[in-house]
Amino acid sequence: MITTVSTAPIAGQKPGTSGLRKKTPVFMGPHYLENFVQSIFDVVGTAGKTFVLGGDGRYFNDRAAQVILRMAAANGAARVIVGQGAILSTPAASHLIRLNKTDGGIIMSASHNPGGPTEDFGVKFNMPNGGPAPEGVTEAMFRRTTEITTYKILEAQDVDLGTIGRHHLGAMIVDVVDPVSDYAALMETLFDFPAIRAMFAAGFRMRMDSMCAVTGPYAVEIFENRLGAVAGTVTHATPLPDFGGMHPDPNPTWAHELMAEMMGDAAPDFGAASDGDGDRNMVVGRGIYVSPSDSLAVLAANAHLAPGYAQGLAGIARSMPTSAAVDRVADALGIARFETPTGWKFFGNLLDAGRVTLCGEESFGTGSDHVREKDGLWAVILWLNILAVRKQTVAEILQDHWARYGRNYYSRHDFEAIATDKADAMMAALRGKLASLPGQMAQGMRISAADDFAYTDPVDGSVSTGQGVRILFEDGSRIVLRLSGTGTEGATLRLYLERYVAGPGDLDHDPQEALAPVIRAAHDLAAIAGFTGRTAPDVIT
Ligand code: VG1
Ligand code: CO
Repeated sequence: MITTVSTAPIAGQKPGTSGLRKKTPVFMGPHYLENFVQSIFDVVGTAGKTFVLGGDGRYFNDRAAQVILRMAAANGAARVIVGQGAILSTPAASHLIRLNKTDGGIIMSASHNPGGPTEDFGVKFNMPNGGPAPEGVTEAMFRRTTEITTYKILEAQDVDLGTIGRHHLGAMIVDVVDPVSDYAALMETLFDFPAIRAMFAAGFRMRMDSMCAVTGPYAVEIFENRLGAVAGTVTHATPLPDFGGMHPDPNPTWAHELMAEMMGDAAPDFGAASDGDGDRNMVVGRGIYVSPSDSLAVLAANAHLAPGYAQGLAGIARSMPTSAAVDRVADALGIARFETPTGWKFFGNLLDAGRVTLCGEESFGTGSDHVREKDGLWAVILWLNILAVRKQTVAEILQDHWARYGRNYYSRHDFEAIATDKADAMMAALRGKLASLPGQMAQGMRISAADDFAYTDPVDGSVSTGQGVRILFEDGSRIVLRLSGTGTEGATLRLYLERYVAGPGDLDHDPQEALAPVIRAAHDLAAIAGFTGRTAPDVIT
């Protein structure tokens, strides 16, 4: 029986950089999930359609899945493909949407945010191309949440999502599928599995930290079962509703166990970690951390060594705050490059149009045109493929890279849980003086340009403004400031710092030391301490 429930708009259901993220108790509140899901369905239409559904397994994932299924059935959807246990990594969901030519999908995840009864939950919609809904669509969903008066839901028992196979919910088909197999098969088409297997067989050692989040089953199947890494290579391999208390954000701060092992005497050859929903990756060599921007540049320069990219790359896109290291590779390859706002949704059109093959963000996100999301394990396997072909260490590959292209020293400083009004006042003051900055000196460096980044999509012409303040210096250094669109507590200031050194000398400094004048200039120009009271960041990546 279909019930139409009366409801009223709930304030603040505005999707951010990647979907709607709120504290779990907020999402579990009366009508909260239902209002947002109905708004999605109202915007994209449901009658006769097929969707993919899955999530990263965090607390409330299982119950939210049942609610979404009952609502899909009540709204007339024909079929929903669900990962067993309502589990799908974000890239696997993107792949299933594409593979089955569905009308899109709903992903339940707050990604790298912690999970649990008092932590974060999230929902986002992906389009039939497998990619996150673009701004125009998320705006329409938000508008719908401000007008909603009813939602539809089926009265029915839970679907058995633990059992693979076909189930029925009212008139709707629910196909429960293995979350891993299609994704693992896709990876086999892109990479030289025999070469990587041979490398493991010859004694290559790896540590993969899945951080008690969604990639565990994927990583065990791919690295241990298919590529022959020794059992136990993957740690924290069981997805847990609270991620075992870990903060599944793969960076040196939160993946500290992996970092300690990789910097220790008995370090394996290669280490990697992924985030809550499996779209991010951190890569570490024995004794050397690879910054995400450098990782993107190295992958771009070497992708042709993997069978899936042997034809070369059509072009490369990076988000604006990502370092320009990959631009140098694109220029050397003579291929197009694009600079987009933060968030994977901005890469979708370029990928669909065949104008880029590889994309990346400084926030540990890399991916290609094989899906329409960033893909953590994909990046790790591409690294393995490159290591297997080049037969060098990670450190050697990085040093070679810097020797050839120069080094973009880069770091991101995050200042978390700032009072929103203080952060807004700081950004407003900075925006107010942008026009007067060019020509001024800061820490001995002359400012050449300053603006608030705006992007015109080269494929559909849509314009996105207010995407982050950029301050550029004559010596090529750069400062970027923006407020996070994924946090759920106050405001998070992201300060991005970059300085280029052409070499041959000065390529081996600690990034924080190399960037010291740029960091000081940023604090001076934005008056971070004056507005927020913060003098030091909470997280440095
Ligand atoms: C952050 C990152 C951004 C990334 C987004 C979603 O956004 O900076 O690069 O695309 O998270 O990643 P923000 O607005 O907080 O800076 V995930 O793995 O959380 O889906
Ligand atoms: Co993520």
